[in-house]
Amino acid sequence: MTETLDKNSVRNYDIEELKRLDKAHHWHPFTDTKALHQEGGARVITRAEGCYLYDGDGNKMLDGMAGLWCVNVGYGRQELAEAAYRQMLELPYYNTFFKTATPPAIELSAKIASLMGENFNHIFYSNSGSEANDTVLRMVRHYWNLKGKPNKKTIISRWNAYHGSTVAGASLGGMKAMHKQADLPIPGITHVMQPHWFDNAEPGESREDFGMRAAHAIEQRILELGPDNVAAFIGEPVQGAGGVVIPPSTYWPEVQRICEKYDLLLIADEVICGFGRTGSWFGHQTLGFTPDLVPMAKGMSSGYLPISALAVSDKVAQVLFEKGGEFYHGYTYSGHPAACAVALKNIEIMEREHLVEKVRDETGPYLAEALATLRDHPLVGETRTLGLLGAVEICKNKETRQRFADVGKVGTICRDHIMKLNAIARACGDTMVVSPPFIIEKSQIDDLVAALRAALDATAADIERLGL
Ligand code: PXG
Repeated sequence: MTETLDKNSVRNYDIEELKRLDKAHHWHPFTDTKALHQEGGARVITRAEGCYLYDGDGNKMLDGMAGLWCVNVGYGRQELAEAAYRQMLELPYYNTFFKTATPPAIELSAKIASLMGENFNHIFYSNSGSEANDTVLRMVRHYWNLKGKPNKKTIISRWNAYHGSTVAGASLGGMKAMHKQADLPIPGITHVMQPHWFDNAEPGESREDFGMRAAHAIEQRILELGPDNVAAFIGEPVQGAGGVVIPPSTYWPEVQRICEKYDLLLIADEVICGFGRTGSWFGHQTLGFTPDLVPMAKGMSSGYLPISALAVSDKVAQVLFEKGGEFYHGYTYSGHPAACAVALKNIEIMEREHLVEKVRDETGPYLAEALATLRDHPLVGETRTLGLLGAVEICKNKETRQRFADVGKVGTICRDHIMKLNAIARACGDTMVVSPPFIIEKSQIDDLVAALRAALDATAADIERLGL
């Protein structure tokens, strides 16, 4: 490594000029551009280390979200930079079309298959979670055509699910605001209730009973459509962007039973849950079910380079291999060698440092306890965690779980307060969520929860002042 590649050589930026250029030319995703400019423009993040981000205005922030649920091994890992550097010098790019392969793509496939258990032996690459879910849609349709059941086409998903931002991803997802802007979903995708006890349970309904009812909403939809017309069910083991919705323990086993009964493929979207976030390598392992297709991304490379994949069970792969001929699908960068090399090194780090076990046995339980201390706050209706995924429900009435009017407003106020305190948490509606790097220390979890409490206090004062 040359001196200029040393991660400690911090560059000096002209932040005001960058902010001006950002405003002039950079169109941000999921952003109200007019509002951003009225509020003074973007915060420019210039470097990061461990669990901390640094911005151009001199602030140091505790990243309670691991970027966007992805920087699982933390920032500043020289080994990952070196893995990319070495691979880029040796072979920066070659494709995996036309009967070719590269060593990192082969080795990563074998590694992921070994982490997934015996049913999964085939890995198809893409560059983002959205693309992995586009692959899901194409593969599911192809599968049922090859099985001689061309009417089995509809995929059942859930309201508030997030499966990406492409046409297939946003259609599979259940975000109504996204649907509205692009006349989605496309035909052949339908949504049922999410297993969100806090918002959707009847008064007095136990979590277990509610979990069964949420699963039976899928069965009911299958019967309405006719089982011969339904191809698959897709769900995140724990919904992330929908507000860290952890289903009751009864839910997934019943969903699996229903999928088997009506001959549906079961798809576990592990883009967030995969690679240790729930305390096992994959969320379906934690929650005790066996899917047929598993899209994954984010934690696969800890976000150091873009890469995603679809793990395909032997049941599905056999049909496509035996009867399918050429699958007319793939991306220029499927199995990109540098991204695969980084993903391999990332998995090596997680194994060497026992990060998955640490989430399961140390940091996960500690986060659960620390968030639970917020339950005495007048705004907090519930806290819940699984591994290093955590949620804090803000509500108007703790007993009845009644929300504030205009859901999302109070959450945004709270999110803005915690940012001012130099800690980062997400607001999903009025649910505050956290998803920190796996290397977070107990004292840093304490700092994050202290910032959440201070932000909740400031939010309570705003609610009073604004009469919400
Ligand atoms: N599936 C799941 C479960 C996701 O969480 C995607 C697919 C799409 O991945 P790509 O790589 O195409 O973005 C995601 C992404 C948020 C947020 O603010 C969540 C995601 C992405 C961006 C923002 O919660 N999840």
